[in-house]
Amino acid sequence: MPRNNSKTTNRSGHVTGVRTKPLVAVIMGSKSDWETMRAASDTLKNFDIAHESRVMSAHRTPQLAADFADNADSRGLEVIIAAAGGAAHLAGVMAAHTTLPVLGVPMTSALNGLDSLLSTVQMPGGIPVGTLAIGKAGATNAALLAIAILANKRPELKAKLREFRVEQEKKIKETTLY
Ligand code: C2R
Repeated sequence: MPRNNSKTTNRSGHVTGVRTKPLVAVIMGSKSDWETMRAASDTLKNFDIAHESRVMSAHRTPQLAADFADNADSRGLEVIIAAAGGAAHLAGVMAAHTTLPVLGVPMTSALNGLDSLLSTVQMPGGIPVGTLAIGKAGATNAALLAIAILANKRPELKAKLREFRVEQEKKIKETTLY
């Protein structure tokens, strides 16, 4: 697919990047997860990673979720980030339908996200889901981990990731509390 420098918007109307061919998919079980998952999208945007953000559910739209994961590899996606809360089966179902790396982000829930965490992380041996922290930290780190995966074959991205760490360290060292 040709490079396209015009901004693209997804079905929810969110600007998703400056290329049409996404490398990372940020999938969430409900639009109510977006407030948290925006952190993943923003982090990917900061690294200029073409990505798409979409709502689909292993429970409520099972066929769509299965088809999405089945076709992800052939569409050129390299990493799937899947966020869900409560009985969080989305990341596991994604992982069952693709050999692409799937990063699961447990959403906060009626049980403070513990149910989401356990149902995302406790996969049976053979179908891995790389599970991040509950909530916004997990959303940010899922994006950073996706970038680290992409960076293995993209030296310029690895350099950006190192630069990010240096900046982060600098900011913390410069922090004053009064
Ligand atoms: P609503 O706010 O739409 O009622 O959703 C969503 O991720 C959300 O956190 C409540 C929660 O249900 C979750 N959900 C799942 C799945 N689909 C939706 N856990 C799934 O397929 O695992």
